[in-house]
Amino acid sequence: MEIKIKQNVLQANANKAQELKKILASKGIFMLNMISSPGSGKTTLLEKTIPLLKSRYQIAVIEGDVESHRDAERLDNFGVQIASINTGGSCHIESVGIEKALNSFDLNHLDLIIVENVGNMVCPAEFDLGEDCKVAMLSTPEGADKTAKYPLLFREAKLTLLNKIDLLPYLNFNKEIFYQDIRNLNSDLPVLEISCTTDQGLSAWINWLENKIKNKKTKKG
Ligand SMILES: Nc1nc2c(ncn2[C@@H]2O[C@H](COP(=O)(O)OP(=O)(O)OP(=O)(O)O)[C@@H](O)[C@H]2O)c(=O)[nH]1
Ligand SMILES: [Mg+2]
Repeated sequence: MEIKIKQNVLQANANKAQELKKILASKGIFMLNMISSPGSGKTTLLEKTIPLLKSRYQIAVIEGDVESHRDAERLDNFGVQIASINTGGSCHIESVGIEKALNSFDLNHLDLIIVENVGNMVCPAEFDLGEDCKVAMLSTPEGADKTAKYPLLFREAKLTLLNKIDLLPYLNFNKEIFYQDIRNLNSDLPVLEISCTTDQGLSAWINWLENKIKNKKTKKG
């Protein structure tokens, strides 16, 4: 019975996600779904990313949190459209929430939508939100074994960001194990080592994003 209910929820979510994909394709908007544990650095990366892109692209952000609008408030003065979703206890965003957020945006003047999912490595990976890509983030203090322990996210993702690389000298994070586990799960998954503190790797991240945005525009329709 429980399994049946879960299948229905996932199916309803997937159907809505397909509708959203069509809308975003018709407008040529690239949407990414950023997923990681609480505190890995998702909002900090947004604070770094928006100023580097906003002169060239129209950006909107969907901030998902269990409670509070703290992350949305952090981005208040960044000059982008923001929608804030409080899940009220649920550990992930679903596509109906994204639909409401999209309805609050001017989709005729957007190139990029970044969804910051609820801080959680497990449940958000199961839900298609209509995005083009899931981006997984892991930060070095969380430990090198997390890809093997929470594999679905790294199977679903089209990019992994290894954040807080500046902290490596102070940790026993084993990069060899990290890369070995990633390759075992998803041999094609690109990994970018970044630091939102020192800006290491951010230009590679911006290049990756710009390629995706341009590619989506050329396929518009
Ligand atoms: N040393 C270091 N600290 C970082 C880096 N990136 C983020 N932080 C810090 O990590 C903490 C958490 O960052 P957030 O951006 O709030 O993390 P988050 O993933 O958005 O967290 P949730 O929204 O709660 O899931 C903050 O104190 C940041 O300053 C980094 O590259 N290096
Ligand atoms: Mg955040």
